[in-house]
Amino acid sequence: GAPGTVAAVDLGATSGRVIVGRVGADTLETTTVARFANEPVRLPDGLHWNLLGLYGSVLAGLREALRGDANVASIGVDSWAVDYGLVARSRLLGEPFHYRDERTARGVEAVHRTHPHEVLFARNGLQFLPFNTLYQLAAEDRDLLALADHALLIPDLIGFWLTGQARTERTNASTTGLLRADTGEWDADLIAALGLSPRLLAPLVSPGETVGDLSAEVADALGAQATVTAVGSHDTASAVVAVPLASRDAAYISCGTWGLVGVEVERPVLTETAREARFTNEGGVDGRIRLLRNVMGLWILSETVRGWQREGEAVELGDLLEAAAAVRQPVAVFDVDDPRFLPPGDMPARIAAWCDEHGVAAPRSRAEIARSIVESLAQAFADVAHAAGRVGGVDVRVIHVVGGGALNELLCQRTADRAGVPVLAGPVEATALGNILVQARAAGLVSGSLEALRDLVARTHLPRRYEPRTG
Ligand code: LRH
Repeated sequence: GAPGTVAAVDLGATSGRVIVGRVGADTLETTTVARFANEPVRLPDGLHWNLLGLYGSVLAGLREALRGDANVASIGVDSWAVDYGLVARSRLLGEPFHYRDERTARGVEAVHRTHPHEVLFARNGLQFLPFNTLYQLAAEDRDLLALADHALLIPDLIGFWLTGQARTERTNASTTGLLRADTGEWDADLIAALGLSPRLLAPLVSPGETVGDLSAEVADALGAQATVTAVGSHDTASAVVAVPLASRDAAYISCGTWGLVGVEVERPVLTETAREARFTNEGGVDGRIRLLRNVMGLWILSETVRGWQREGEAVELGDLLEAAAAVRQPVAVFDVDDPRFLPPGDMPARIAAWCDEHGVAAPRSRAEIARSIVESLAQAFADVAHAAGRVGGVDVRVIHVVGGGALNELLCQRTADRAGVPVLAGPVEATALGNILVQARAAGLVSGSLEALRDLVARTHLPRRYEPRTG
């Protein structure tokens, strides 16, 4: 049939977007109709989402999308994992916390007192990350939890406001720590053992299923009716849908704020080796498993640049990377996954402290600092891509880089060099494309398996190839 259109809402680390996708058997095109800020706000009690303002921007963007094309039949929402809002009826009980808020340390302690990581991993298959939803809930205000009907992950919360239907989309649910890796269902025993009410966790829905039609009020405000479709609402799950994997012998890196480095497998890998190598088994679209590790990602670089800009210095990322590429002397390769790099703050000072503690010379000039960050990321990406292959039984002969990091030539080249295999970079917009493709398939605009969807991506978005160099 003729191509049709769907709308993707993608809420990323610094901005949110509404993107209209036009999809058909040989067509995959996107138009960004709205872009708006998505900056966390520090309140006296910690770091929060600015969710009401954001929802207003989402509505305005959707109005734009629906006005521009009367045939937008479906809307899908994705964002980063783990964060949630507590709702009582439709009312939000306080602005949701941002996962980089340091309160989660309390939750980790409380949960691990009774459920150490080995015990949790056997059930939920997740890498230990201090911000996983179960730790956030353990640090939550008990009175608010008692009042709440549900704890809804952010995309689900937006879907709830749009439709009145409270659902939890499965790929994002898999990042809460409260879903069983083996069955893909809520872990009722763990939920009870942690003193949480099962009511908090709304019924599960899979990507491609309908969440609901826009409520009459919302449809009225937007000037059109549409259906909200569940997508891989975990942004990384959507990004992995749109990795143009040409063969099974490949790893992927979804590289934005985080570098999510892994392979796709059919079943969760719950071995001791996987746990010790800090791998996670997150739920993918069509029941696939994303066996990956969270690597700190471009966050360290962008937070470094933001720090310099806060000090009033004129720094532009493109110029900085050019200067970094021109650095000739070797620079320090530090452990990007050291937890000290997780919260916002002075990254160059933390890098210098890490280098001091490890007896290596800290990078000094801005160009050296940027180069050191890129080299350190590239080394982690290369190591983890090969480790993922070993743990997941995949012979990694090529590494796909998708997301904003695909634009970073130095990072792609150095990842290829350090991994000793080619890097295929792109698409940059993988998350939005994955969101769009799952909706398009549900709407009957395209059909087939994930492989067919990926083939459409490969035909319409040619990746850029970086050959590994030696020496
Ligand atoms: C990437 C991401 C990642 C999560 C983190 C919280 O945006 O969703 O997959 O671990 O944010």
